[in-house]
Amino acid sequence: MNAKSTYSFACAAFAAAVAVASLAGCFSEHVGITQPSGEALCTGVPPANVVRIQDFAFSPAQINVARGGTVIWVNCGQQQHSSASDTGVWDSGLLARFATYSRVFDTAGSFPFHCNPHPFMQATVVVQ
Ligand SMILES: [Cu+2]
Repeated sequence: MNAKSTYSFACAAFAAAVAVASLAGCFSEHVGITQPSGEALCTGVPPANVVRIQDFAFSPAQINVARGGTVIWVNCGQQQHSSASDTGVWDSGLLARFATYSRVFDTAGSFPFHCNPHPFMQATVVVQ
């Protein structure tokens, strides 16, 4: 490989990285707002890693997840709610009805969270 082809490869790699980054940027803006499965998560028995927001409460009030696991919040209520870590680790922003927010928990520990518009709504993620 000569210097010229190395350069164009580097250029292509950079362009690809920029494309991926801007794609990721697009998706991250929509995370938790337009996932189609929210309504389904509000019916029947929810998966073990799902926290439902309904009746101005998080259900369950404590959710246990293995390290590396994902917790999904879904707003099953009529009002907008959020999931915000008490220590600022995450903040879903406002979730409309049937919107979802998910987060991977890589660190063991206890992570209390609340709803920003309704601070009396409180619950905890426990990562084992
Ligand atoms: Cu709320």
